[in-house]
Amino acid sequence: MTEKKVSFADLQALRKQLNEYAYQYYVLDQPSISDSQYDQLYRQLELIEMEHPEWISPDSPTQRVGDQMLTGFQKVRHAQPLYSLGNAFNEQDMADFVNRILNQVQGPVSFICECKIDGLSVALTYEEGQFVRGATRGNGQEGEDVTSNLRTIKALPLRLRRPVSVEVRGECYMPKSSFLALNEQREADGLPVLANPRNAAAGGLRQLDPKASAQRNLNLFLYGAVVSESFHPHSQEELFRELEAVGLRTNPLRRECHNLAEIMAYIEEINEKRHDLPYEIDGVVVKVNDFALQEQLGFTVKAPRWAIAYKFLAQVEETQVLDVEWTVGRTGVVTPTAVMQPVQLAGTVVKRASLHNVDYVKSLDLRIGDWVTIHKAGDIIPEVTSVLTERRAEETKTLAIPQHCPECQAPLVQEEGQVAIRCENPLCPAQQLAQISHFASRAAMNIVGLGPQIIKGLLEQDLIHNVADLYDLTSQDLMKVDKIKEKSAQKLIQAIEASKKNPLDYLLFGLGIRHVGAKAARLLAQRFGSMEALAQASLDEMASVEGIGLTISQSLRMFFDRADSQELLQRLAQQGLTMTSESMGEKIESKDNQWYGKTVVLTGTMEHYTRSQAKQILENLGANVTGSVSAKTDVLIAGSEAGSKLSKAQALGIQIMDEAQFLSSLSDKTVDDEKESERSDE
Ligand code: 0OW
Repeated sequence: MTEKKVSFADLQALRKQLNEYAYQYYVLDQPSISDSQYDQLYRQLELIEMEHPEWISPDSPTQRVGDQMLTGFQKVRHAQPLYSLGNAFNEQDMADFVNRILNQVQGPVSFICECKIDGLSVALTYEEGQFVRGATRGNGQEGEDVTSNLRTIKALPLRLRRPVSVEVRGECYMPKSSFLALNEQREADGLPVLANPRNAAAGGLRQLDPKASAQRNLNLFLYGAVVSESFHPHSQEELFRELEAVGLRTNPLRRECHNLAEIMAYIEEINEKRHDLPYEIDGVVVKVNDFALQEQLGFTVKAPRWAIAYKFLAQVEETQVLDVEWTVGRTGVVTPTAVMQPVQLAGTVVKRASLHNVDYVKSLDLRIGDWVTIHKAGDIIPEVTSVLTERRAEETKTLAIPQHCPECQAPLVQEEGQVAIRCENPLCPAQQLAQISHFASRAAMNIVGLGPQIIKGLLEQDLIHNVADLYDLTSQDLMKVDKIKEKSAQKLIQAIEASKKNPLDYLLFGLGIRHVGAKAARLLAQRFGSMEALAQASLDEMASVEGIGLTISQSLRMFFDRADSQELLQRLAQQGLTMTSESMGEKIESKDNQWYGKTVVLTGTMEHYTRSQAKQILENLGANVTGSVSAKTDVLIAGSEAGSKLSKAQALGIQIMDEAQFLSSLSDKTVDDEKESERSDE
């Protein structure tokens, strides 16, 4: 088939389609295709842009994460100051605010109440619809240019849906889930954890490397603008509608209120539901809705007279520390946890709070028996924030920092420059328990029924020492564990056996190699195709995979170089676990898409893709593309002017698709996408 070149119009159409999908997914939170279909189309765009770099435009989704490291941030003077807000802490303060407004304004006043997102304010400048600059609030008059980092936020349109020139304002924040994942990763890397999502977001925007900023997974809501002739709403509510009309993301929980009672009802409601929101808020912002009235009311030096922030008290409680426990995690890091008098905090009863690491304990000079204040960092993890030394009883003694592993007594090691102390004994029962539990967990090998209790029992009876021993277990072995009867023993054996069919990336993630999360495991399995190929890959080959950095590569290299790892992998291979990705078998087929494992032949001329592009797309989807039609062929994709292959396929009764059907197969939703997206993707 003569290869028809992709036209510039094709590229524009594909880029427009991808931007539209991204808008639905990231701005409207209403995805219309699955992640894997989006990834497919994205990869096609990358392929075409690789062939035609002259066609790349700044608003292409491939241009979000630049590869230029910054040396610093330029100062930016704001066209209009970014004001702060006066605070109200109770209903009386809010009544004073409302009455002040009503006394100055004739007639009825309506207010807009919004969640006060606990992030950092940013100003985004668009010129004729194109995103040209983004800056932090700074001191309100002058901020820092963080354009390259803001570009990495997928909810930030690089081009508006209308070519308006406007400067908009909003709050950049880190979702709670990303904050948790980031701190888990930092803890595993022996780095100090971040105190709350706001600090994490501020740090994320101030990264000199946009790639690092992109990994912070920031998001944003817009709530303001400097009006211009092409963008001039007359009220706050109209402003929100205009922001949405041009494709900007706004917070949907806002409400128009007409008096104090309605305002307080909204505040009460938000205070109830805020712990379940995917982002942290520290209050409610109440604004006079009408812009003419805002104009009339004006500003003080720092803040508008027509707005106020009602602050939710970051719930801080006092309680007494009864004990400090040191627990050994999967990676051997020994973490201090305070055991306290139970206390009600932000909607839950809290008995334990994280003390993060040894340095943090030392910085607090915490002692058993101390009274402390605790609060929920990011509304999630209770954290000891300070020691009330004035309430310290004389007899408390400085906390003993363990020198030996609380589980196996091996000496603890604190790596140079790291805050974490860790047990390095690979046979430490606590680590074995954590590692085997991780291996069997749902997000990894998903061995149904094999939970930490049973694994603990097997370890205590010396029936297993590592994950390979699981595959040598018999029902009799399992019945030696407390409360396991014959029927459940057999079910467990079947579940263990079934896990051998898991795809390579589930196994790779299950091995619990430091820094190798579910996402990294999938990228590596796809790229290297087998455990053996990965084990033999050089540092550079691993680090060349998009999304796999040097840290992960070094950790993998160290793992594969260890004799006990090689022996373990050999045993697992002998026991029949899947070690290659092409043999991911039927289990994967429905997971990703209809092309997986199919044998496909291409013939004729296609409008949208050259033969090599179509082949690449199909192979990325796991199909096997061959040059000739045979009884083994599952599908023939026939463009125009298809020749003998088409007639042979017709003769053999092979399924035939034209280009339109092929294209729609790429954007069809497959039933299992939900299951795929459920897996912890780190
Ligand atoms: N954090 C917020 C938020 C909001 C501005 C407009 C003029 C003065 C305040 O969600 N929803 N609306 C405003 O309106 N400001 C907000 O945050 C401010 C920015 C700086 C200090 C507060 O965090």
